Amino acid sequence: ARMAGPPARTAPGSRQQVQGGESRAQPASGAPPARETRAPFRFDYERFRRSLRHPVRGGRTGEDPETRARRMKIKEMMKFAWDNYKQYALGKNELRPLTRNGHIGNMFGGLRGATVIDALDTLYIMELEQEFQEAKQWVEKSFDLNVNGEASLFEVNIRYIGGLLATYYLTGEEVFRSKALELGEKLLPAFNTPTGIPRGVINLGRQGTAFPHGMSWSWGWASAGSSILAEFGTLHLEFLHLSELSGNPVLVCALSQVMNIRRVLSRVEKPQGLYPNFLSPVTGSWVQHHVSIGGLGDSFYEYLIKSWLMSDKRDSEARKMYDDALEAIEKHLVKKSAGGLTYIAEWRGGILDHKMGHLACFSGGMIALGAQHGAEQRRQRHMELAAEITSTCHESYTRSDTKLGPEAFRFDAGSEATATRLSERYYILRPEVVESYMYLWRLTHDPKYRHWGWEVVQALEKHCRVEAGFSGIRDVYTTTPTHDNMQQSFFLAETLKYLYLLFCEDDVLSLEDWVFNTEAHPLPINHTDLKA
Ligand code: DMJ
Repeated sequence: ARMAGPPARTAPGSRQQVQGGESRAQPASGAPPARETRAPFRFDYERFRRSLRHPVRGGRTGEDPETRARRMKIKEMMKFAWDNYKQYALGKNELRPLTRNGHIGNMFGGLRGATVIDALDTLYIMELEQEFQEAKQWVEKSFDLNVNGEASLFEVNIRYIGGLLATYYLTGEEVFRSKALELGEKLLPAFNTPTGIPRGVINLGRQGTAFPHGMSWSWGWASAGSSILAEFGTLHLEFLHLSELSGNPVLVCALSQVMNIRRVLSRVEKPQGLYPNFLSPVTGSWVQHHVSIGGLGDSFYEYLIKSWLMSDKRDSEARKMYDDALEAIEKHLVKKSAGGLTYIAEWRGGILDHKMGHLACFSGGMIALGAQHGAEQRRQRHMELAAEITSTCHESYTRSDTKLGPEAFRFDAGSEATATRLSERYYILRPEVVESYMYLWRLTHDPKYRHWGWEVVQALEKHCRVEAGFSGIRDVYTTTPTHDNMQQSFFLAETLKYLYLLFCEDDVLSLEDWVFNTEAHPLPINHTDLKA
């Protein structure tokens, strides 16, 4: 075991803070917990590795040659995506494969290398050793955290913090742990709001000196701004691990601020048990009554069930919130089309919008994952629901000319699982449909999920592969689509990883050991207390 973490600080037991809502929320601008000087904190990495039930890259053999060949093909796609990013855009956030240059964008507040960080754990899992070393070297030599600019708290958390944490847990390499902790601290001013519900945008450059960093930005946003459910609800998994790995009271305190979000949500009245997507971080009340399991809502639900799984099923508060939310969704939003397709509608102030976004297609996998526990009748009902939704999302792919799915599809005016608006016909290499195939495969072993996944591989090769990488397309309903010139970082983090895992044995990143964050970065389940 090796020493890691700052000296002479002992973290209060962060794990107990996730069990059954025992913790007390810190006031939004509260002082840090008093420092204790008992024993130096260290995270026992070797012990953590011994606590895993399966080797991280699997140990089983004996698969059929076709499955192996398909997996190798997906590995080749990852190498191709990485090599082109490296050649034309290393250090930028994404590759623009048609113009062969890099894209920076404005989501990450001056941070660079989103594709490097998002790709790390996929390269590692696929045993692309040389490519992993190239990515690691970039992190060691060029990943600069002293940046200035407005960043999305959500995007930085799921991609950068998630990617760094996952790679640390997979490899034990200190550089990933220390970068994750350093970046994590920079996110803390986001919680300085009257309710403690974080704001969505944070300036990474302007850090104050007072704990957690002072109110160092303009409050002009407060009157107009609202926080988004899927953004402030998608912090728990990463902040739990930041706290676990650091022993730093500031990050331990941050975890209790994340826990406080549940308190605020439990107090506010929920229309018919549903969670609207916009909440004021100033008043703690809903700003609009728009409910969606797709964009703006999605990963809030995902993180409830995954928080429970990550706590080794001890975080009963999260489980209950998930169960109650899913019950309301089943009751009010789950519908069947005239043609017999099950879908999850959106809800706007009591009126249903019969539309599913591509983003909402992750819910097949989530519901299947949540169905693995609980009473038999309910399990069965939820597995059926998960399979039906996944099948509907598959329909949205098969009904297009490219065999890739649109950004949103509708069930009205005679349409069934197809986009009816020009603006919703694009596909940007998103993962949610193959994500559900992967979970449903692991949980049922029905071969149709591998079959469907292979259809996606072929469609990606045919329509999205260009000379210098992979690109999104502007219209899935034409066999000669134009490309959007963007290789999204989540294509390497998620789409290719989930496809690869679909053709792996179940012990590769086993669901008994790992929970995937919403960017597909694997974070370990807490089997044992590893603080020494
Ligand atoms: C990813 O960044 C994450 O999966 C997020 O939760 C939703 N959107 C993209 C992929 O579509």
